Amino acid sequence: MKTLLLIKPWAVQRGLIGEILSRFERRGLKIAGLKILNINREQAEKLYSIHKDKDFYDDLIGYITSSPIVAVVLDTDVLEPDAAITLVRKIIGLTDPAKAEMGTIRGDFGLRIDRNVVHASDSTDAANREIPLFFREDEFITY
Ligand code: FUP
Repeated sequence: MKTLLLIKPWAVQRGLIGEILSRFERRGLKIAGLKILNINREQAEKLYSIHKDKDFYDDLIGYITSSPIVAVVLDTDVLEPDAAITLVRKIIGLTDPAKAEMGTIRGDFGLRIDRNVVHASDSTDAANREIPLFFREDEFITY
């Protein structure tokens, strides 16, 4: 299966793209798709539709659309789908960086829950819904 990772605006601004990508590469997860882009409001609203009624929603949309992000599709075929999701979520760490373990991306590079450095799909359904927001099927590379 494939899963989506987003390197969010503050991480791109801080020059952390390579550092974050390397965490997945060195673990052995293959990058099947990769692009830097300005996410538009429609993409942002679809990505975070589940949070529509939350009080942090407007700020969340404002943040993700504030400056470029990097969209990454990880090829996790070597693992069972649920194990792949669990592993990627383990690499990024808990949603609140203040609670995320050291050694995780959020634990090592973040401080604020409302300015998270990464996003990763939290289920196979989420991955299947989120990936087409950023990639066409013919953009994936296998190697
Ligand atoms: P995650 O899947 O770990 O990104 O976490 P959520 O889907 O729960 O949250 C989505 C985004 O909302 C995260 F980037 C963090 C942000 N958020 C807030 O800004 N405030 C909150 O109270 C909870 C989440």
